[in-house]
Amino acid sequence: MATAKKVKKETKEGEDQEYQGSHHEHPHGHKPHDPPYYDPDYEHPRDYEHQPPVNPRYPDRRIYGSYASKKPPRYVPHPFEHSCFKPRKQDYKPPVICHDDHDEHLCIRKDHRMLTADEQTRFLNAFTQINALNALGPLVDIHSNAIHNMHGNPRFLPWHRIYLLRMEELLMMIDPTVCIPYWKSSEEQAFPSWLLGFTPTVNLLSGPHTVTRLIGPLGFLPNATDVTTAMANGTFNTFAPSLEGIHNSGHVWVGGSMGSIQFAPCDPVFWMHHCEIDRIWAEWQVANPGQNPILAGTAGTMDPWAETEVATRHILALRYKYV
Ligand SMILES: [Cu+2]
Repeated sequence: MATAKKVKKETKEGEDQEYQGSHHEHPHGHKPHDPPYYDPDYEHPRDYEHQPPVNPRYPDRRIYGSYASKKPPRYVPHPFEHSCFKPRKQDYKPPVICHDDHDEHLCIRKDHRMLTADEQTRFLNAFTQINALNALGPLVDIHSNAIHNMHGNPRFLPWHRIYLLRMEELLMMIDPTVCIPYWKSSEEQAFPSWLLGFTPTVNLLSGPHTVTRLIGPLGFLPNATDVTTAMANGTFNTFAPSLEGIHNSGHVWVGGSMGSIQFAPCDPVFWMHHCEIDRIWAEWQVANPGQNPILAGTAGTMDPWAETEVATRHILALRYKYV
């Protein structure tokens, strides 16, 4: 309740009256008694009728899309600034000149089992830094806003493809060597052990959330056969719901934060899980050329970002690939 009051206080009188009403009832569009993830129903997508939250913490249009604040971002001191050595004046190096060679900037997304200890540390460090800068929370809050209609309908795959990209861009601002690794859960049948001790606390509109997990008892992790069965679908409208169902089971199997749409992206495994779902889709796309979601009108734009569904069809054009 304290959060609801805070949001109201920050909103100017007369602004977003309609939103305020619905906000008080269901702060994130999820009723408490609803199951955490719904079976996708592409014939009857859910209509949430929500407005984007008023949030002064979305400073960067490239990352936060239409949520970006029109006011200049509040200064957030960089944590490194107070803890690093500075070179002497005579030791400063000339600025590095960047050539805009796209291949050089391709993000190579790897199986997390292939990461070196240094790559694991870099991923978790970048995650920790964007969280400390309060840049992760707003990205998580976007996922809890059902107005974007990104679950249980043909927007699911293209929307999350852009969502992953925004996260990767944030991570790369901290450490340009970091790309999101994928968690091939169907093959592993186990949670990535190097993440077990990593349970960050993320500042959300609803208040701080600390990642929890309840691994295993709530559901079954889809296996390789389930993925093969999904891959055998020849049309987008049969393939996508079956892959989304596999994705849902992964969320439920990890449990805790991952079991709720509102909190799932606070857990780094969310990004690695979605990375795997995106990888499976990319593989399916190669095998099924020309099979794309049919999205009419505004449904074809991956709000709050400007990318259209058409822009999500080729991962190389989005400057990443899977190895
Ligand atoms: Cu999602």
